[in-house]
Amino acid sequence: MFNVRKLAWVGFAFMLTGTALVAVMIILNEASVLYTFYPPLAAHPFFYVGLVLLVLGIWACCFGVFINYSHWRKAHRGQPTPLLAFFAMGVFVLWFFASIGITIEVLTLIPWSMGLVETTNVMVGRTLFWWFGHSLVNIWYLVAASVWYVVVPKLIGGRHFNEKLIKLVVILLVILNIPGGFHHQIVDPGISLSIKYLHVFMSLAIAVPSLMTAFAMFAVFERAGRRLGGKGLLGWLKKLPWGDVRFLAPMIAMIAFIPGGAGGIVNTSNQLNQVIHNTLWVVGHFHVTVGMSVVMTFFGICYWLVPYLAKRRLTAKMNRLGVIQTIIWTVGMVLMAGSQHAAGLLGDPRRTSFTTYGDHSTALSWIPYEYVMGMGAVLLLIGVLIQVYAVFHMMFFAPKGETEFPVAEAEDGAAPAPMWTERWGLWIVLLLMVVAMAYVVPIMDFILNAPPGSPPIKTW
Ligand code: HEM
Ligand SMILES: [Cu+2]
Repeated sequence: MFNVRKLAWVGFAFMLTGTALVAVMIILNEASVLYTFYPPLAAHPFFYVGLVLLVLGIWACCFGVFINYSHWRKAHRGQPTPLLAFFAMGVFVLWFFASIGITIEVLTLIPWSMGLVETTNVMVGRTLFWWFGHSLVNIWYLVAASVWYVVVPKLIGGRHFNEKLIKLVVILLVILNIPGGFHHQIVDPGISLSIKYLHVFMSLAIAVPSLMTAFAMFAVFERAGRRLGGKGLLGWLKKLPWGDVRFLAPMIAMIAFIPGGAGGIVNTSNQLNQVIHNTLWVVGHFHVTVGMSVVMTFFGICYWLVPYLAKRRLTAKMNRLGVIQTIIWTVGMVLMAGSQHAAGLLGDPRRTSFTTYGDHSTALSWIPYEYVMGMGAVLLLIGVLIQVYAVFHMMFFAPKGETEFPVAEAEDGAAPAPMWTERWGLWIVLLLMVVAMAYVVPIMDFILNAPPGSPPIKTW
């Protein structure tokens, strides 16, 4: 039998080397292209080589998961896949198809950054970048959602929501995701209005599985709270274990997805995007979504996963520190992301160093918000330091003991998900059809009616 564990280690080695190479190029100031590393901004060729290694590592892990899944299916015919494994399939299918866009982009940028070709097609580069970049944020989101659906119910003494709905949410997120990339290009030139309209529509479709998640999770909370004796309209809320960091952190993360998702709908609406694009609003949006919804969930995971891996246990003292850390992080994010949203609405540009534009009154109106942003950032730094301390402590110094890997069970008598949900071949065909619908026409248009290409540009 093929050794999947070895393949995963190979993947890990590739990703580690790739990340190190990318980090070194950034630290040497040879890659001043930021997270959105599309052309015409250019980095050192080794930056792109590091990214290629990273993608190879991701592919090794993808194939490991696919092989494991098919072995499991063969050995358990007629049985639905366990929920966490189903989420893993969704995440890695999305990883694989998302990374195709970035691979093509990076391979074309290597000769360009080496000076072997003079120019590159900027629109194709940006489009391939967002094909990947947008899917990436949803890969993080899907991982966080797997914990919301499968782990959090167990932590509160409840059961997970209907398995069919959960699997349907995963399938929809995988199929509908990649075209969302275009909502980052709403103000880009060279894309016809009808294509942009199609994309606004496709991108709003992703809100459907997100709303299904909100409904399902609140139903799980209410059921668990009522089972614990919560009465009246909202009495069940009080019964939830608010003092348990393993619950508190992902719960605040979920609540943050309400403004995060609402902000996303603003961003993805054509007219509203004209107001907020390239302002600090977008930076605020991704701090609420990534910094709160995703990262806080990952923080919460640490408080049971690290002791589980290290064969130790979470002490009451460490739990208390975790709660304090969660509160510091929440206040920091609310201050920082809140003021970024407000300053962005007043026109404060992102990716720009401080200036008052000759003491222009508009620019001066941003300054109070920038102070609050700084205060939030200080709290976030403290939060991160506590988190690093907590992980080290739980890994090496916490008392020895057993920690459970919490996985919720279905409600008594609940029907398992129907077997059609396992038809990954079909979901992939649908994914490819949606990608083709979204990308074939605009990319052909960018290539056939290509504007003059751009040479590599370094801003600093
Ligand atoms: C309801 C779902 C969401 C929608 C409709 C949405 C929509 C958008 C749009 C349209 C933009 C581009 C704004 C612009 O530059 O003009 C954007 C930016 C961004 N979003 Fe979201 N978003 C959603 C959720 C999320 C989530 C869950 C994450 C992360 C986990 C996320 C991470 C980001 C990031 C990192 C950026 C900034 C990318 C950059 O540097 O330009 N978003 N979002
Ligand atoms: Cu996006």
